[in-house]
This record gives sequence, C-alpha cells and structure tokens, in this order.
Amino acid sequence: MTDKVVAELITAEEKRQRNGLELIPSENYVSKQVLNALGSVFTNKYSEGYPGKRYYGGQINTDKVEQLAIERAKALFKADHANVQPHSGAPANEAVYHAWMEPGDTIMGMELSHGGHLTHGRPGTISAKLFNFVRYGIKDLETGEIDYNLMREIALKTKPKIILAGFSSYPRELDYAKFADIGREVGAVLMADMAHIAGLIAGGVLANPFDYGFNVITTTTHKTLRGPRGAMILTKGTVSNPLKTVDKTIENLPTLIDRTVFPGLQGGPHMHTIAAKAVAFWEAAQPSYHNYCLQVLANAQTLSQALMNKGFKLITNGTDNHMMVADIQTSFGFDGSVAEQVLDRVGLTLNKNVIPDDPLPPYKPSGVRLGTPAITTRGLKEEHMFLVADWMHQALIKKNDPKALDKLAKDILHFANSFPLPSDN
Ligand code: DSN
Repeated sequence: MTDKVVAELITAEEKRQRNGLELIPSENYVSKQVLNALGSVFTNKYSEGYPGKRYYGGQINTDKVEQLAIERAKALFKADHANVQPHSGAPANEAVYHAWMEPGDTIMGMELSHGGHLTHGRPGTISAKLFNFVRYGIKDLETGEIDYNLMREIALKTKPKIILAGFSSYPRELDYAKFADIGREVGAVLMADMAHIAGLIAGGVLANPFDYGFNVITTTTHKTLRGPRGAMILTKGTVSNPLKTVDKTIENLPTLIDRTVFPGLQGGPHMHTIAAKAVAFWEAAQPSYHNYCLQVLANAQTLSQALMNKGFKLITNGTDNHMMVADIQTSFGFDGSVAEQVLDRVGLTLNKNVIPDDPLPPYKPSGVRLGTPAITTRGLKEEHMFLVADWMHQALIKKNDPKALDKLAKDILHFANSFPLPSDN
C-alpha cells in the first residue's frame, strides 16, 4: 500500500525545485547523504536527555551520533560547547534568552526593518512579551554601517543583559569588535545569531564572532550551512561542571542553555535530524566546501553588480555576504509582493521583504530579498549571474506581457534543467 497522494506531492516538489532557480537566501539543497540520514531509522527513537544521561534505554547509537554532531560542530566553529538539539532557530534563540535572562530583562537587537529577525523581538512574539527589546540600527543606508555610537549610548542607558548581533536580511558584515567593546563596557553577554552566514563562517570566508570575544552563537543548520532544517547553540569559554547547581554565571552558561533546551523548551530530540546535522558538519569540514563558500560570495558580488547595472536599487548598494535586498518600489514603481509573484511565474523564486524604515506594510513591502547559496550548490558560476539579472529585469519590465513571461519561463526551465540537484548523485 502506498500513499500516492503524498508521493505525488513529493515528486511535484522535487520537480519544482529542479525546474526553477532558487534565490531565497535562506534556502539550499542538501546532499544525498544528508537526505538519507534524515530519512533514517533514527526517527524511530526517543532520546530525552543528552549523551550518557538519557531517560530511555537503547541509546547505544543515538549517544554516538549526537556526540559526533557535537564534536564536529565544536571543531567547525571553534566552540567549547555545542547543543545540537534545537528543532529550529526560534527555539534556539528562546533557549539562550531564557537561560540567561529573567522576564522583564533587557536585550539589545537589530531594528527589525533594518534586518533583524522575528525572534529578535517582533511585537507579538513570546520573547517580546517577556523581555524588553531595545534596538540598534543602520546609520548610513548607502553603506549599511551600523550606528555604533548610538548603540553604545542606548546600551549604557538600558544596560541590556544580552547584546545580540545577527540578522535575517542585512547584506553587510557586522563589526564584531565594536559589539564586543560595547558588550564588555555594559557587562552584557555577547550573542550572535549567525543563521544566515553560519556556513560562510564554517567555510572560513566570513569572520567568526568567537574570535572577537562573543560568548554564544545560535544558528540554523539549513541555510548556507547546507544541512537539515534545525538549529544549534554554541558557546565559547569555560564549561562548568553540569552536575553542580547552576547560578547565572558565564561559566555556567552552557549548562544553563542545555537545561533550557531540555527539559525547559523541548522534549525528545529529533535524532534523525541530529544524524543529518552530523553529516552536514562533516561535509562543511571538507576542502570542497570552502570552495563552495568562495563561489557563493563571488556569485553574490557579480549578481549584485549585474542587478545594479540593470537599474535595481540595492539596499546598501551591494553585499558583503550571500544576500541582497532590492528596493523594487523605487526601481520599478510596484511593490515586492508583485515582483515575487511575477518572478515565481517564470521560475525565479525569491521573497518579498521590507527595506529599512519601509513606508509599506510587511505583506506588501517595498523590497525583495535574494541570494546565491542554492544556485551555487546547483553549480552556477559568475557568468550565469548576468543571465539571472537579465531574466529578473526582463520579467519585471514585461510583467503584463504573458507571452514574454511564457518565453522567459521556458528559457529558465531549460537552463535550470542543465544543472543537477546534489541529491541526484
Ligand atoms: N525564515 C528565515 C529566513 O528566511 O531568513 C529566518 O528564520
């Protein structure tokens, strides 16, 4: 007996992924061996607890696979402690907030429309209800430079318990040394949410916040890191004896985090996902992965320049990482949700996105966000970026011409099909 309905949907989704160009900067394609681990019998197993200290029997293999994921994660990011159990980025961030803060405490994060993530205090989220979020933001929209002077002033006034460096739609490198100076001055824990760029850090092409004195890194595992959907929390610094009572001291932070993830926020870890994380961390330690990261950056540089040459106004006029945010309203006179739909119709997938201090609402924002991790995994190189920019431009200026859009869709389908999916191998 086969569930044909779901089988057909899986086949259809595989076809959609193959036939188009995936430009959403937080998405990627995993390898066959990551997919195999995700679909493995580890999904059958309950493993509440941590390696060597579980609440159910039969943990001989789960302990080994989780410990392997932990050791590989530590090595990749030069961390002293890793918790690989968070189911996704939101609970990973929640775990750190709850491990270190009490309700009513203050945390400083990036202004949401300047690039901060929902879990960095969007009104209506659990963390925004429990904690007091104060903000830093971009000083110069042309360069993307953060206003570090204002950040320091606000931090001195509000004494945040955590200063959070990280973003969901910010195309520039943060100055971690400046964050660290301010954090030390006000006695805050330094936390980096590196979900978008973790792979580029692991691949050695972007700076590692731990090298600047950061205490904690959270990250999802499925973006540039090219693993399964999930997350982890890494810490740097002395690790206390986890069996002792834990006060809120920096040495106890790893234990506080572990206890907040389980049993604080989650029950049984997803061992099939942890096995797939272990595989992805192994892949990210290979020399070929470093080359992949270099290509992601090279493609992003070329694509951003090619888009600007076509008249796209890019926020901060370019990128230092894998992503770009384009102001569609200014460039073309219609909003980002229209652009998302038109581009989807021709096989170019990206997402509508707010721009800094966007006058338009989030469901019809001024911009779109796009990036190069997934198309680089497919094998696209710099020369292909000119084609992508041209197709985007053509589709948007001909958005009311169905024949022109059909022709573009055909060209893109033909082109995309000449690049295999990594899971084909
Ligand atoms: N939804 C993710 C992104 O696209 O950036 C962040 O959680």
